[in-house]
Amino acid sequence: MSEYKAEIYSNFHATNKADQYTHPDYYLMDELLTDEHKLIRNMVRDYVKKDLSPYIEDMAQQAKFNYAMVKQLGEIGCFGPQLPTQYGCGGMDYITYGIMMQELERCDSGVRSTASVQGSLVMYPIYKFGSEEQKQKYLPKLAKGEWLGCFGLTEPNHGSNPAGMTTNIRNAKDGKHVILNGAKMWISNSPYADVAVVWAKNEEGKIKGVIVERGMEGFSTPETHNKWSLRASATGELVFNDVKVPVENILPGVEGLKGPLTCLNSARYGIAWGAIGAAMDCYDTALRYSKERIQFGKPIAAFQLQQKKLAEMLTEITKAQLLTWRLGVLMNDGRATPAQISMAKRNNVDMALTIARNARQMLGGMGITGEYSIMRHMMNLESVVTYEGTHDIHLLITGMDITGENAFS
Ligand code: TGC
Ligand code: FAD
Repeated sequence: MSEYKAEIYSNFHATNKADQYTHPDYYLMDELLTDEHKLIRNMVRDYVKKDLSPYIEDMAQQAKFNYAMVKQLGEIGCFGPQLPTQYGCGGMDYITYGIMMQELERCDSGVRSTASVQGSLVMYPIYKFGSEEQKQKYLPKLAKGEWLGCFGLTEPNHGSNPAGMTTNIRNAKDGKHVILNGAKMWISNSPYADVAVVWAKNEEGKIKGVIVERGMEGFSTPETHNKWSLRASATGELVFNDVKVPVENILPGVEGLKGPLTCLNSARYGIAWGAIGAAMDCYDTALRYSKERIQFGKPIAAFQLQQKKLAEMLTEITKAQLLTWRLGVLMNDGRATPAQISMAKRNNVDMALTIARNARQMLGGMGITGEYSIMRHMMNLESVVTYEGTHDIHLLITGMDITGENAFS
């Protein structure tokens, strides 16, 4: 057992306490998990129940980001668990990473966003494409949650089509810096981030990754307000006005759009698991409510129309669990294709959104209140279905994979 895992286990005093919590497992999927998977799942579940769930509704209502969570998520190993143990990362498999994202998103998609951006979109590119110095400088602090990161790909005029980006780097006269100009928008974590992995075109028009640090002159991160979705997650812009970035902050190991898209494979995989978590919470809530709510002299669970909704929810969750577990096995073997990941992201987020909408109806008027988590999940999922590639973009990726025809342009 690595030092990292031993430390995590020793911190988890409430041995298997989380087992008592319900979660839909109709096809006995737990039998496909190792003891280590289950132990880690219960640890994250226990942390979420104790430290996040009691406050999440208030945070969302007030549109506040729980910054204290960053350190806590680092302490329980949720940042970069799938990266090798060097540089303080987790050394665990992709199924463990997925299960962690599932448990975080059972609480709130914004919590999972914080972890998946940090692990898959900031630490992963530094690990995969960074220099030895960059890895040593950034990864241990990001893994521990001492630093928070963000990932800048989307621009005001280039969302689904990042290849058209205009953010750019030009060589400075001193030969030691590049000058960064442009703007990114819709960036998760940006208002609180210490570092940003930013994708920009160089003088040859090639896309390069650049690590930008808070405090660099000309760099600002204005927050995006008035969101009706992901209210407990901080979203903002990245604005670069002649920012002087040392050349050693450029990621040396990749050039072109495949750089950011490779990172997205890992993050989209995490979302596929995370969406199951949100769906589970909506299903559990609707099931519990339907047994307690009496109308026409009996629990609404006794009415066929409500049973249909619950039966279909559980069927869809079960299908998504099987799809995602298999994808995890392929990820562990290094055999998952980007198109397979797109299919899982698209299917599972759509599944979760449909379940959230149906579950909300089952709660009647109570479904629109903050007394229950469903409406919050539903609103969050409207972002999840859009970011990391929209529902339609993922369909076109599948379409291209099966026909060989590119329908994007
Ligand atoms: P295309 O010509 O197809 O490809 C360009 C190069 O990239 C390679 N590639 C990939 N490599 C790795 N993984 C993938 N998934 C890849 N997809 C493509 C490709 O092989 C090629 O390589 P090379 O060596 O030949 O140069 O590119 P395109 O311009 O036609 O675009 C394809 C498209 C539309 C699928 C892509 O642009 C896309 O996925 N668009 C969606 C944009 C997106 O997902 N943005 C996400 C922003 S980050 C975010 O939302 C974070 S939210 C986080 C949170 O809060 O949780
Ligand atoms: P557009 O690309 O303008 O799309 C608008 C509509 O047109 C969509 O329905 C789309 O499917 C459709 N469309 C576009 N092209 C085609 C086509 N070829 N064929 C058919 N339909 C098409 N980005 C980051 O870089 N980092 C982040 O951390 C990040 N966090 C985010 C957090 C939130 C809360 C949100 C909402 C977004 C975030 N994003 C982030 C941005 C996100 O990835 C983009 O919003 C997403 O990629 C879509 O881009 P767009 O919003 O510009 O929509």
